[in-house]
Amino acid sequence: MITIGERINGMFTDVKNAIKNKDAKVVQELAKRQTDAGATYLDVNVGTAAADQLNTMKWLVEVIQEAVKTPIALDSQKLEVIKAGLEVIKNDVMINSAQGDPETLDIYMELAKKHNAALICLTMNKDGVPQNVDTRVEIAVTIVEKATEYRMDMDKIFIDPILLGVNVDQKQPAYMLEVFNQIKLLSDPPPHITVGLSNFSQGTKEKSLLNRTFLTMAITAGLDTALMDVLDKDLMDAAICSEMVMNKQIYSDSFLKAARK
Ligand code: THG
Repeated sequence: MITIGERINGMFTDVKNAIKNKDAKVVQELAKRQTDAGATYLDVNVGTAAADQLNTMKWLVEVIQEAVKTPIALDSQKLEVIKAGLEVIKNDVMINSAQGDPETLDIYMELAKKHNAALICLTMNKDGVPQNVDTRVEIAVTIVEKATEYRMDMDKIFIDPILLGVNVDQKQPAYMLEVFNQIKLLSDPPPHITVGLSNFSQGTKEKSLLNRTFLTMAITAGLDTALMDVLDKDLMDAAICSEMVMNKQIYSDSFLKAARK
């Protein structure tokens, strides 16, 4: 599966302090560890504490690129912060994320095309974050239509139906599985489906188990990428094993070893 390492995010205290003290080593160490753990992309989010979000994003991208070649996922709700990151990107890149209303999608699809970037699109619009299946799928349809209009390669489109905490509303996990199943049917080939997996267990006491269980169930429903804690080895192994069970990888006695490299 395509994994996006979540750890370079200013919401974590070590990263917040590294930003404040311009301590490149902390960030580079996280970039290397997540790369070694198998991250396909490294998410980069400046968080809310940074005074100058544009220059902080540039600095993070630059120090990460000094350490690893792993593609970066520029994570911000603000277009200017994404654009600042794009100015200094050297390798493949992902934009995380665009909201799913047509006007916003026009801007982000254009930008993604210009930079040959992958693009995460959230199933939310000006009315907010839908909490039901049908509105999420309706917005996913708009995203697929826009991607088609802009002749985007579907392999570059990642739809994120916005995973909420299991402790917020226990009807949501089953809704999400239904949404994944429906998104897979929207086009051939279908877009990728992704979520911020750690949202699921935020503020709970069994984070690793909850994340691992939901990820396994989500993979059976069609999820093929996640923004996640790639440093959680049990979680990574559960992802590999689930994909093998779904026949996306050949079984052998050394299937874990084979997939880890
Ligand atoms: N979708 C997309 N992008 C996203 C999200 C999403 N980016 C941000 C976020 N959601 C995904 N990243 C995280 C990172 C960490 C946590 C949750 C989501 C997290 N942190 C712990 C907590 O808050 O309890 C620990 C924090 C700490 O140790 O300080 O859970 O949904 N496209």
